[in-house]
Amino acid sequence: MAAASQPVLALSGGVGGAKLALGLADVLAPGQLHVLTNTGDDFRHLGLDICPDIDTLLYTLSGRANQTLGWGLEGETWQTMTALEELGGETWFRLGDRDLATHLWRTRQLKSGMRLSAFTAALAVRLGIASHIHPMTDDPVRTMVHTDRGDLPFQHYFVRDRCEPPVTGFSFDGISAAHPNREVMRLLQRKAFGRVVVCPSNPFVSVDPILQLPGLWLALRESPAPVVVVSPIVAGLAIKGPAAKMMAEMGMGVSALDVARHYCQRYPGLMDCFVIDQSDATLAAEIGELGVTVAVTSTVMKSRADKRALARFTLQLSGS
Ligand code: FO1
Repeated sequence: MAAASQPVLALSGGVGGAKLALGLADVLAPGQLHVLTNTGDDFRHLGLDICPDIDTLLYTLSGRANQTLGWGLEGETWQTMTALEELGGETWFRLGDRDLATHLWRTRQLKSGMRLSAFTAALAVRLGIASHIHPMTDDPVRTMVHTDRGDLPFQHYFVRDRCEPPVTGFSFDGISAAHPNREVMRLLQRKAFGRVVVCPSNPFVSVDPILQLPGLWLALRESPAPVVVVSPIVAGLAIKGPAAKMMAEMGMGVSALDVARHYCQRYPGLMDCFVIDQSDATLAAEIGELGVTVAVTSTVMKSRADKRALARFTLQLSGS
């Protein structure tokens, strides 16, 4: 178990990752959780800077998340979208009236020269969040989804086209020139983290953009903190989102084993421990042959108690 005083670093995309981040925030001492968040889904829309995964974390960790939608704010209203529709404006990406304030304020502050990391930290404080939410980079990185209908910016693939176009691969525009989050790199260099938890987020569009930032995964591998990865695939299905569909379309098997293979092949030596759901227990031996410790538990997080239980589980595992 990480020493009680040592901070924990979680890598997360949006909805699925935020659930475990909430569990970790609950069971760690205030301020001990650092979440490094995907920004490959970010885009400019209607002139606004939209950062969906950062906002999902901000809203989830502050208790404001819309539980029904999985994104946006609880108790949201949609007057602006209705008015925009009347004007013949673009409404495929739905921005709630209250959520719009976040995008308006962020756009204004970034335009006046504030870094995304500084803005996010300030917003987290305003929302009463003790954990640290770090954008993976302050530089623009944009996930492109390669499909048989051409290359699509992530939100066009995900929201506008409802993940329908069959996927052939991914790329991350701007990644080779991007610098990983400075504060997280500084903490890694100081060997400050007691543990790294890769949340059950989509490996291809949520975790890969983070790990492929220049120098980041090697810094994680060199850090003494055990790296624990939670499988987003349970019994051959993604708990949320298109991960399983993407794997099938790219000709991969669709199982926790295939997720483990992806991480081991793309980032050799990074992962110490792989957490799978009890329904996948029969895969444990084969995953173990990849050279990682396999841990089996219930990974489906329906209640707050489930989130806390999985968080505690990931914190007490010893590395390989
Ligand atoms: N997801 C949708 O499926 N439809 C939407 O209209 C939509 C709007 C939206 C607005 C703000 C925001 O922060 C997130 C929003 N999302 C929407 C979710 C988001 O696009 C995805 O869940 C993530 O990018 C995937 O992690």
